[in-house]
Amino acid sequence: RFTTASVAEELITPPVQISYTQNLINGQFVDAASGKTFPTYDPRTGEVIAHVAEGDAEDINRAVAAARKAFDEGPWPRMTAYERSLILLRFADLVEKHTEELAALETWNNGKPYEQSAKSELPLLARLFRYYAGWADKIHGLTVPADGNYHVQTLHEPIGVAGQIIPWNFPLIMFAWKVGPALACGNTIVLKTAEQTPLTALFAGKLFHEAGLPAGVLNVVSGFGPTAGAALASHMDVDKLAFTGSTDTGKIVLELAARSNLKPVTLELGGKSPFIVCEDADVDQAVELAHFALFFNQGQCCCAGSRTFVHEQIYDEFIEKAKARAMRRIVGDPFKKGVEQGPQIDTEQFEKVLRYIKSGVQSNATLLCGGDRLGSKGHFIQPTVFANVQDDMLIAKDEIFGPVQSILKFKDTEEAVQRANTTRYGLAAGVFTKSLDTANMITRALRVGTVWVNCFDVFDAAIPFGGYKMSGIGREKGIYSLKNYLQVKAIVTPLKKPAW
Ligand code: TXE
Repeated sequence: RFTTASVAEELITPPVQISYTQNLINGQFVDAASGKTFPTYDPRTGEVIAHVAEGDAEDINRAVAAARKAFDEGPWPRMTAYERSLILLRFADLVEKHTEELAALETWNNGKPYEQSAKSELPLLARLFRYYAGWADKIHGLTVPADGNYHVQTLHEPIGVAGQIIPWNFPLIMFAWKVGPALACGNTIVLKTAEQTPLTALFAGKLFHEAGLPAGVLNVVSGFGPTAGAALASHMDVDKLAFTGSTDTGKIVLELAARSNLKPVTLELGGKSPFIVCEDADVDQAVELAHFALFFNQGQCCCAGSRTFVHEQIYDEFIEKAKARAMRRIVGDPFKKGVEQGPQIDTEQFEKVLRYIKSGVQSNATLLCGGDRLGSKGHFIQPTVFANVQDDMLIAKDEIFGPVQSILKFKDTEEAVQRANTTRYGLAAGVFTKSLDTANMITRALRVGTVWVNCFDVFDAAIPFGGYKMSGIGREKGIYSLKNYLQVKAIVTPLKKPAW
C-alpha cells in the first residue's frame, strides 16, 4: 500500500486572496472586450476558485496595439540599459517581498507542493530576473573588419513586440524564461498564459508596474489557445513569437507565424528524455535520482526522465528499489508540509495519464506499483512504476506527462545510446555512472539539448535549455536566449582615404 498523506482529510485553506483576474493591458487591469470570463480551478478538488477575463482576438489586438505604441513611441526602448536593468532588479525584490502570496497562488492554481513553490521556484524566479538585469547593459554589437575602405559596425537592437505563449506546468518560471530576456533586450510584450493557470502572471504583471515598468511594455492576457493564442501567433504587428507547450501546438503556431508576417519563432516542446543508469552506478543513488527525474512536479515536466534505461547487471535490484521508493512517495494536499506530490493539473491531463497507464498494462509491461487514481476527488494519481517496458510500447514512445515511470533493460552502453536516440524528441537526458569515459562517450552521442550527468533538473539561469529534433527550435536561458529578442543591424560608412 502507498504511504500517502490522506487526500480525503480536510484540505488546507490557501493563505492568499485572489486579487487579479482581469487582463493587464496598457498598465490597466481591464475586462475582456466581450465581457466574458472563464473559470479557473483548484486541482485538489476540481472546484472553481475564480472567474478570469477571457481574452480573445479583440483583447489580443488591444494588447498588441499597446505593446506596439510602447515600443514605437514609449520610453522603454529609449531608456538607458542601466535604467531598464534597475526595473528588473526592483521586480526581483518585489518577488521576494511577495514570495508567500505568489507561492500560495501558484500551488493553489497548479497543485504543485507549496514547499517547492516557495523554496525553489520563487527564489529561482527572482534569480532569473536578476540574471537578465545583469545582461541588460552588456548587450552590444561589434566593429567588423570588412574589405575596402569602410567603417562597419553592428548594432544589436530589440526586435519589437514579442508575443509569448506559455504552458501551465511552471507558470511563473515560464513567465521568467520568456519575459526576462525580452525585457532585458528592450522589447515590449504580449504574454498569453495557459488557460489552466492564469493567476500568478497577472500578479507578477502588477508587481512589474509597481517596480516602474512603463504602461504597455508588459501586457498579460488570459484565454484559450485556439482563440487568444492563435490570434497572437498570427498577428501582423507581432515581431517575434516564443512558445512553450506541446509539439502538436508548436507546429500550429509555427504555421500561423509563417502564414501571417513570417515572424521568427522559438519553440520549447515535448520530450521523452532517457535516464541511463550504467552498471557501475551506486544503485541506491541512481534509484533516488531516477525517481526525482520522473516524478518531480507530478511528472509534468517537458524534460522528465521518462525512459529509465537500466543495465541488466543491476536491473533486478533497481526495479525492486524503484518500486519501494515510489511507494514511499507522499501524495496529498500540496499545502501540507512534507507532501512530495500533489494533483495533476486538470481532468484532461488526469485522464490522459490514466489512459497511458491502461495502455502500459495492455501492452504487457509489468506494473510494479500504482496504476490508478488516488482518493475519489481532485486529480491525484498513484505513483506508478512499470518494468519490462519495450521500446515500441506507447508508454515508451509518447510523452505521458504524469507520475508514471517506465523502466527498460539494456545490455551495453552503445545499445542504450542508440535506443535512447530512437525517438522524435531530443530535449534532455540523464546519465548515471562513475566512469568519466562512459559519461564522455554518452554525453556526446546523445542527440539532446541538455545532458545531466549524475544530477537532473539543474535549472540555473545561465544554462541554456531547448531541444533537438521535434522538441523545439532555439534555446532559452543563458546568453543564448538573448539573440531570440534582438535584431542585428549592420552600418557601413565609407572612410575618407587614407584611413589614417
Ligand atoms: O498543451 P498546449 P496542453 C505537453 C504534455 C501535455 C500536452 C498537452 O504532453 O500533456 O502537451 O497539454 C496554447 N494557438 N506539454 O494541451 O495545447 C495554450 O492555450 C496558439 C508539454 O496544455 O500545447 C497554452 O497557453 N496557442 C509542455 C499553450 O499553448 C495555443 C508544457 C500550451 O498548450 C493553441 C505543457 C493554438 N491553436 C504541455 N492551442 C512543455 N513543453 O513543457 C493551445 N495553445
